[in-house]
Amino acid sequence: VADSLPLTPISSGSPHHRLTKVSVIGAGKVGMAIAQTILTQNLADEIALVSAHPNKLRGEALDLPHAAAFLPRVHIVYGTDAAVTKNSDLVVITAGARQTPEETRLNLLERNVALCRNIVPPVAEHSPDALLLVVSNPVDVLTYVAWKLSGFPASRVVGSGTNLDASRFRFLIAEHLDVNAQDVQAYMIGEHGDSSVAVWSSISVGGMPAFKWLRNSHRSFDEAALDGIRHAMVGGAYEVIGLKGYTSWAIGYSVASLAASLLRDQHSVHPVSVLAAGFHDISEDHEVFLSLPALLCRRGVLGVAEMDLTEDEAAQLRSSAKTLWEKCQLLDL
Ligand code: 6V0
Repeated sequence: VADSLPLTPISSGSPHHRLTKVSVIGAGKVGMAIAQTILTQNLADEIALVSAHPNKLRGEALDLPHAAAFLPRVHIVYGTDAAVTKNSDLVVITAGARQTPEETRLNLLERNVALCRNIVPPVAEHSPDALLLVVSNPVDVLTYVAWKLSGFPASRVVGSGTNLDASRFRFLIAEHLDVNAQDVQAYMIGEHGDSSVAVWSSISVGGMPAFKWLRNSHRSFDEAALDGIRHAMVGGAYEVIGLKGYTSWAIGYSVASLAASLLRDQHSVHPVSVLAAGFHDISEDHEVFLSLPALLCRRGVLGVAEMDLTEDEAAQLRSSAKTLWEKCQLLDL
């Protein structure tokens, strides 16, 4: 223990201030981007890092506190064992193999389900009241796996889902219209990845339906521009992975925004992977997780907004649900 400053103690009514603890499982590119964004945004009092590579983990855990003079005061603990996550409020799971440039997210399934079997049960045991936020891919299937393996209620298990896809969508629309992406409301729902559904019918800018806004300003979305946006949405992640080998910054901010909504009880709506059985005519028997606009608060998912989808959008969503359901059926959980 370090020397103490010569302070005169002042008696406080309540000596046990409840600290907020976030654990990040997997200290790779994504885990560290999330940890450092949570750190800089002052969302946690303690961050626990868990990873399978002890030297790299120690390096990361030593590097971050060297910036302590420029950051909020946060206690960082680390280890290869889930015991360091004890009493977490939020556990973010990023451990896992990542996509290679030729690989789809669903190809990662077998490798990452095996990892979840090692990670989720001890994490749930050490923090039985935590919220679980799954980021590892394929995120929708792994969120289902984490739900099953943790035994937690579905309201406390979410996947980062299409929160990132929706941010890409909002960015592309914002670039096209030359406005701030924060003023663009646009949703992507369904599977995070190749079959995600862009809800074109719901886009609004500054509270005005986008297509009406364009008409009013005597501009139009030409077909080539729409195709460009569709193309960039589907290929965006693959392009980044092809160029730099992984994605990190955007997922870091995306997950920190979810952590903020959850830990700070923001009651914000995010498209995240939730138990979707019964919504938009997805069968009640299909225990499938996919992204829908969900109201997030300190207790987890408070509810899901049923969007007014076109017939085409609803059909795409059901098709995503079917694909994911079939994948989940192959797993022996
Ligand atoms: P990475 O840089 O290879 O890091 C993976 C980390 O997992 C490493 O630090 C390993 O030590 C750690 N790890 C492996 N096994 C274990 C274990 N049993 N216990 C604890 N830690 C372990 O990969 P990267 O960080 O780039 O990606 C991580 C995952 O995030 C991959 O599955 C990606 O596909 C996924 N992503 C998900 C996104 C989303 O939007 N949901 C976005 C980007 C990446």
